[in-house]
Amino acid sequence: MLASPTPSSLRRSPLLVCILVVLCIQSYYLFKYDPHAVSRSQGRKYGPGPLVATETVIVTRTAVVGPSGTDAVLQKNVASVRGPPMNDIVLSIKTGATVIHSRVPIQLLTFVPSFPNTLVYSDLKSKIGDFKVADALARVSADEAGSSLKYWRKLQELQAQNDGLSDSDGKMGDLKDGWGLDKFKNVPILIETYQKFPGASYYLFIDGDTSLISSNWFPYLMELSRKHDPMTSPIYWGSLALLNDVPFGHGGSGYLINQAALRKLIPQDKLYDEAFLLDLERNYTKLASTSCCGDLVLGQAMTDRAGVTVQHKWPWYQGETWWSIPYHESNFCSAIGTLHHVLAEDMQEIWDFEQYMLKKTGMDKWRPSGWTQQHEGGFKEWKFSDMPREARSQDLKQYQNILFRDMYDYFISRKLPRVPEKDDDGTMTQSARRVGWDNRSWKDNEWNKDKVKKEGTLDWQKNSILSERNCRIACEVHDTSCIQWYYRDGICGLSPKFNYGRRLRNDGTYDEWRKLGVSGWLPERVEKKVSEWRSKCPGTYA
Ligand SMILES: *[C@@H]1O[C@H](CO)[C@@H](O)[C@H](O)[C@H]1NC(C)=O
Ligand SMILES: CC(=O)N[C@H]1CO[C@H](CO)[C@@H](O)[C@@H]1O
Repeated sequence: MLASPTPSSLRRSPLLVCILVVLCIQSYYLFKYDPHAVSRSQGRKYGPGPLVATETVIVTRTAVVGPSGTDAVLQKNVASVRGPPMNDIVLSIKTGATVIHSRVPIQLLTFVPSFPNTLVYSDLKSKIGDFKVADALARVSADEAGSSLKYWRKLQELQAQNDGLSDSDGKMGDLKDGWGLDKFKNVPILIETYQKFPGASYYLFIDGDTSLISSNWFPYLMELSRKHDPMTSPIYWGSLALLNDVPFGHGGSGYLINQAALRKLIPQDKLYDEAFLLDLERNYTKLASTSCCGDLVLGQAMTDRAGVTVQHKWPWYQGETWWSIPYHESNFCSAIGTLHHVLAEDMQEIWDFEQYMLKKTGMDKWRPSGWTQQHEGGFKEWKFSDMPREARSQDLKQYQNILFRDMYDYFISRKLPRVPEKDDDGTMTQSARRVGWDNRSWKDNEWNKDKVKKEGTLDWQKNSILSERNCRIACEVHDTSCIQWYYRDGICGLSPKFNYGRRLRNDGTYDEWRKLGVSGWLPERVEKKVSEWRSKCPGTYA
């Protein structure tokens, strides 16, 4: 008990009263017992009487959370929400020893647990937490790969000598050399992934800087399996790229191959036939040594040997991330499967976005028809190749996918500059601007010194490259489909798509930033376009 001061001394000292009140409130919060903690300890009654000293009593105290927003690791309320686990698709992540630590851990912390059968391949055996990381180059024939493997041997030597590759600043070896090894990995990874999980319906191959909207994948694979039996109807889907007339699924966007397609490349009776696999690997290592990229080599193997050519399934397989994607009628209402060029911090944000959406739509609780307690408990695995009859006829339109629309609303709507500015001469413009910012308008329609020389170029097009003001006017006045522009010395980009972009440099002066480029959006036109696109899939994330 606190000794109560006499009324007269209280009157004399209001400060003392204040301190007492604060102390009382604080101690209430500081020492308040968490009721869950009590029930967790087998519902023991904490009656009066001495505690037995040999027993451990776990008491969780919750304090008022300050502005830091702290939460204890592994506390129940920080657990993520997820759709049903997907055992029947093998996720194979390809990365390199010089970038693995900046990329893969965040994948493992976010979407990977939705794919219990995940493999991580680098160019060096290692571990991340309890995950084993395999060396994708272990089975590559050195005589076919040639001098490119020099850097690989160097990595191994460094690891053996130092137990680490980075210097004390965390800097890694030359990325370019690491990239030179990358093209040898895809076919060996495919072979080993198949060997490790020979019975799966699907195999999804991604890079260390690829994100997945994981919850969209279950209904996607259900739908796909209903149309193409994964055991008999070959699928090699991705974002199509073409180089020297070879079509292939772009690696960073991810490519999906099903059991039927893999069987055509590696017949089942050859899956552990090392002579056959060596021959296959040698043939494509040789090709890789004169080629640019491993995803192309794999595309060639699939086309030549398996007779399965990649199908272009953009925008599900996506080569960009939330700020670099051009939003447009062509993708606004589509579901998102993958995202690429995702920085570690963006990956976190994309996960937060997925979490937000799942909590809002309740789709984390969605289960396919025919899903049982055994599936839920992990005692039985869901096979896409052998779905229950009721799953085959289930109406998947009921499922609320996470769309590009949602990503636009979640990330961009609240960040987009909206206030048009005045010109130098004081007249009002239609554009909101950011300096030192690249909104990637140049990707669509860029006017530059060479292009304006072409015959038939109009005056306003010629003028657009002369100044920021002219470029802005080109967008506002002359090009009615233009919703954003980008100007840099001698370059004027005009775009009918929406792109947010990013700051080109964080430090520096206004003039330095201005030289890098200025981006403008026409907020009124943007709103109008977005509501046009939205009319095909009404609703917003909010
Ligand atoms: C490897 O290439 C040789 C020569 O073109 C060919 O005969 C053989 O079938 C190929 N092997 C595999 C497994 O692709
Ligand atoms: C971040 C980014 O994509 N920057 C681009 C900005 O625009 C120029 C061309 O105008 C490109 O070369 C940059 O890559």
